[in-house]
Amino acid sequence: EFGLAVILKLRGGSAPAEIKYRAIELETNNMKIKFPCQLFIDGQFVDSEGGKTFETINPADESVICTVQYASIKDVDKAVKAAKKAFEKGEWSKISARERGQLLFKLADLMYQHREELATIESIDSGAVYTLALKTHVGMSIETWRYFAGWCDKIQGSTIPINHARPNRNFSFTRREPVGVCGLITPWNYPLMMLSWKMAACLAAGNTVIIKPAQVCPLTALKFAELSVKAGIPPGVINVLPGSGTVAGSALSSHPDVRKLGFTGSTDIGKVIMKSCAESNLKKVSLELGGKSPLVIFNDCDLEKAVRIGMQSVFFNKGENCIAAGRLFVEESVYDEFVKRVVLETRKIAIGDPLNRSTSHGPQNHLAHLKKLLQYVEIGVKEGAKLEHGGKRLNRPGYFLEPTIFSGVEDHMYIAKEESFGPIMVISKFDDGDLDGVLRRSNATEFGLASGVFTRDLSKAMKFAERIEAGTVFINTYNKTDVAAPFGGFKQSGFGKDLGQEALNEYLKTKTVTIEY
Ligand code: TAP
Repeated sequence: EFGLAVILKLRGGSAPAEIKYRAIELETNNMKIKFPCQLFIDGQFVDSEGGKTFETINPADESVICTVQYASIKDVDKAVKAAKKAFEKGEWSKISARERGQLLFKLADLMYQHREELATIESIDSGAVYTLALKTHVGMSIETWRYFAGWCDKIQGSTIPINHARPNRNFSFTRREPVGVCGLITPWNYPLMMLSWKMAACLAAGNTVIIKPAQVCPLTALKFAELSVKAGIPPGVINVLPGSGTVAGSALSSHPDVRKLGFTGSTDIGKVIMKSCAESNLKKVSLELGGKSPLVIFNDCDLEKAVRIGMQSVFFNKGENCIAAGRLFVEESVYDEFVKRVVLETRKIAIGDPLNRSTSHGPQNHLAHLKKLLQYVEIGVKEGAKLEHGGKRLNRPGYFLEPTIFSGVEDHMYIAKEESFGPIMVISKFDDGDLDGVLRRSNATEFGLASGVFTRDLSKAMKFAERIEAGTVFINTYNKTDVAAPFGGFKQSGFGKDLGQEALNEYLKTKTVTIEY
């Protein structure tokens, strides 16, 4: 029961469709959770061609949560065919923009009804602290769907007064059209939120989609697929293919029938993807990549707030945050005080079971990532930065790393230049009053995702905002991302925006129609 039938039902307010699938059922976090473990293609949960599977691990205790089907190249082909059919001939192509919006609102409502289950699944799969998963990973995902659902019937072209072909007259107008079948490839740090940021804009614009979530965290994407059926999204509109980047991801980015690829992940893989998009069929591409975002703290700021927000700028979501402040520059006259206070406060962070409501710092996402972070710390120590706090793996099951603070970091050091993507604060000093110097050092990176500044001097803050080479600037705050504000990087942090009205452009094409009369 799909499409128009469901819309009619929605209008009448009765219950939408259920879907049968091979379910994983668990009791955890004082609730029962249930989710699929197969591929989702053309509205059905199916095993992969060849039957290959992989295990997904709970990073809090290193246990296997379940095995998940692993998409093959043939599965990608099947999903693209389904998405193409849905785009060209399915109900999705026939319903009005407003009805499309209603379906997306319905989906958001279902996500809201299942928010605790989704947050629990996200927490056990990614190590996100449950309270944060509920508020951010899931909460912001729901807001994103609502925001873009509202855009569906507001996507419009323009009328343009072009020159006439005398004696006749001419008139031009533009149509904003969906690009067609889109591929999305997402990382593991906010699995459901990365899906939502891209897919909500993509579907609001009227496209159909295939997503390959990060292999290490595929579960909320599959639960989401189940909810999309319940919401009445027609078959083929959404397809979810858990699996690896090298097989399913690369098949998606090189597929001749995919017209747009939206990617969030590392700069290295972003380059591989852009090349494959170009060589296959010159598909449209947007890239949200790595960052090494500077946070500058001037001596005239509210220091207590700078300490509190400075910690969040690094330790939020255990540092697995693309806009995390990769480097803190602190003005000389408050430097010692800042370091002292930040170390004192960091010692108090409650590390532990992410499902425990009093925990604020959970395990790193997966073992390979934890190992990379431990190496990062080792390099920092070897290069002579001062390890003020942390740096060690916790002596307990799970991939726990102590929140870590380095001070005295100099520009030439590896940890001053490379992104850690973990809970590692990197603090450097700058000379009193040297705005130009700290701007030069802040911009001396190929990344340009985010930035921040703490000062009570408005003109200093505005000069910083003007001259910093970053897609986002926070003044006296940090991590303040909102669904209505465009988000994305400069330089090798990528191009193309998620969120806000601008995100729709990534999933639309403009057609100019000219009439002579
Ligand atoms: P990546 O290794 O780049 O992986 C991202 C996604 O790409 C995963 O789904 C991955 O699949 C897939 N992939 C890998 N190789 C591929 C290939 N050859 N072709 C197609 N797809 C491929 O990044 P990550 O380790 O998951 O995430 C960390 C990075 O993401 C950091 O650098 C971080 O800054 C960045 N990030 C950026 C943002 C924004 S908004 N700018 C947000 C979050 C994260 P597998 O699952 O098999 O690895």
